[in-house]
Amino acid sequence: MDKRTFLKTGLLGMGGLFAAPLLTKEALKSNSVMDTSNNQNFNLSDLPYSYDALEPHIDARTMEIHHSRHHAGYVNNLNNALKEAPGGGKSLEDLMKNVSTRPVAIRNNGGGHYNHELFWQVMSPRGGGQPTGELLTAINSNFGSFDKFRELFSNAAATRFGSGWAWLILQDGKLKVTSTPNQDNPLMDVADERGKPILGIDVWEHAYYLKYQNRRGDYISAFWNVVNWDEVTARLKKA
Ligand code: MN3
Repeated sequence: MDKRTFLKTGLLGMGGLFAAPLLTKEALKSNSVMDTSNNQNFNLSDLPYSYDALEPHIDARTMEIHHSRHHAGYVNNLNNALKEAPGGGKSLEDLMKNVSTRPVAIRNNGGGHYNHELFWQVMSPRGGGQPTGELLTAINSNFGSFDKFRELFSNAAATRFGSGWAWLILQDGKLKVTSTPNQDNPLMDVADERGKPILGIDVWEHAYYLKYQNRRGDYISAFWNVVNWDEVTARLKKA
């Protein structure tokens, strides 16, 4: 079976659960080639590791579909939405700040792009364990202990009803755990809790269903084995 046939039959076999637009990286690249001064284009970055790098915690098939189909779809849809309602060259973060004034497609797909870019980077095959240094000090002073923080974050991820994200954010100099529905994030003016995200977990079913089915809790437990604390620390310092 060639790759194309495999992908086609593979997707058909998933019963519509993973209904992402059928986009290839090549299609996205040709899209960005058509960039003009009036059109702002965002691009899908390569993962900082291979699709199978997070095995056995997150399986290669999930990673490939999640990145090359779901995330790619958000990027493409964001670029299409910006053709209709130009973002004035603003960065993705700046677009989030007054997203309530923009078309809902920019909220959903701009959020989808930002959230996944963060998600890939805060994971690593060399991740897991506990944070150290400045981040551990901040976690201890804001939550009491790393274990207490992990419990709060896991609970936020487990109890987010339907699709969404759980976050560790910096809000007015303090760390806080929160969650958002759909592809919203704490940068958005529509978020209940606003702040700068430094860690996030995707709890959409597409992030775990192939391996964990309905066991979201098992996926959340596994996530802790791949958290890239160096990246989270760098984001704290920049926040
Ligand atoms: Mn996702």
